[in-house]
This record gives sequence, C-alpha cells and structure tokens, in this order.
Amino acid sequence: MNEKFIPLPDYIRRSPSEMETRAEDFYALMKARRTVREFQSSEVPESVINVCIQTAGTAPSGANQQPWYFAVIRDKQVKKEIRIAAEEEEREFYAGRAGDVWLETLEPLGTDPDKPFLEAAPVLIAIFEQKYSLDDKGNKVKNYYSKESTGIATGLLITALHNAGLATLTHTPSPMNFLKTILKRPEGERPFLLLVVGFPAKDVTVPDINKKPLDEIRSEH
Ligand code: IYR
Repeated sequence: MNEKFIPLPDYIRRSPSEMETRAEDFYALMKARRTVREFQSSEVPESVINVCIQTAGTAPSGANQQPWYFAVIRDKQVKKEIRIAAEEEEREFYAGRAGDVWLETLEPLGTDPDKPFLEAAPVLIAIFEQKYSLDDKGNKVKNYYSKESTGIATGLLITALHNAGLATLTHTPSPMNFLKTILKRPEGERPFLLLVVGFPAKDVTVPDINKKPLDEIRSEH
C-alpha cells in the first residue's frame, strides 16, 4: 500500500440528544424542498453556485475517481440553444416515444414539452458522468461506479442548493446528447442530468404530492 494515511480529520462525536436534534432539524430542512417549474429571472451569486458544486464534489466515489463534471450555464444564447434542443426531444417524448403508461404516470405532475424555465432561470447546471477518462497518452481509464457516484454527487448538489435558499428542477430531457455537443464535452462523458437553478417564481404552485411514509421505505432485520 503506497497511499498515505492520515488521522480522520474534523470528526465530531455527538451526544444522542444532539444527534436527535440535528437529524430532526435536517429532516425539517429537506422536507421543505420542492421541485418548482417556474423561476424568477433574478441572478444567483456565482460564489454560492461554486461552493455548492464544491459540496457536490465531496461525494464518495468509486476508487475516489470523482467521475463527475458540472457545466454551469448562464449565457442567454447557450440557454436558448439548450431549450430549443430539449424541446425538440420532449415533443417526440410527449407525442408518443414515452408510451401511454409513462405519460399516464406523469399526468399528476402536469409536465409538457414546453420548457420555458430553460431560458427563464438564471442558472442551468449540466451534470456529466465520466464513464472513462483519458490518461496522458490518450489511453482510456475506466471509472468504476460512475453512475452511482455521479448520482450521489447530484444529490449533494441539490441538497446544498436547497440549503443555500435556492430552488431546483431536475430535468432529464431524453435523450440529452445535445448537451454534449452544445457544451463541447469530451468523449467518455455522458450527460446525466440538467439541473435548473434559481429562485421560485412569485406565487408559484407545486403539485399536491407526498413522500412515502417511513414504514413503506424501510424495514429492520
Ligand atoms: N423528461 C420529461 C418527462 C418527465 C419524466 C419524468 I420520470 C418526470 O418526473 C418528469 C418529466 C420532462 O422533463 O418533461
């Protein structure tokens, strides 16, 4: 083993009651996260987005390969290009590619092929999964568990943005290869998700839906 090991930095052992309070507080914070589909045009400070991306970058990853990449889009023209390309795919999705069962499942969310938020929101973050990287000689280096790792990093990003007071929309136009072309990302990367970020529009409404109760999502053994 040639990796250097250091003592675990900054770990805080908390008392049971402190753990209880912190867990409850964090649950209350996260329970208040809702996906919104309409945004104000107000700008979001670049430094906030950057710190949230750094937070995402703290995620655990297979062999610590950190197989993720975050392209932050603020430019109006680029946002417009993304909207046009996404709506083209979405029109086909809603016109039949999704199939009746999928479209019925989506019904309560009230989604459709029009994606004005892709231009209206101040920030889009296109998240890429790096399936493999290239070494100095141009040889492919496989990244292990890149999908799982990028999923975890994306969860942290959504959490960090919510904690900072920003709303997000996880948008998954399918297929989204256009993101690779527009954002000029290298081979080996796969578009993972498009995160729309900003402040919720005034008087925005959200679907009246609930999360599953604890006894449906856990068991004890
Ligand atoms: N990508 C489409 C459809 C869509 C799919 C799922 I699963 C959702 O939870 C919401 C939408 C769209 O963005 O409209």
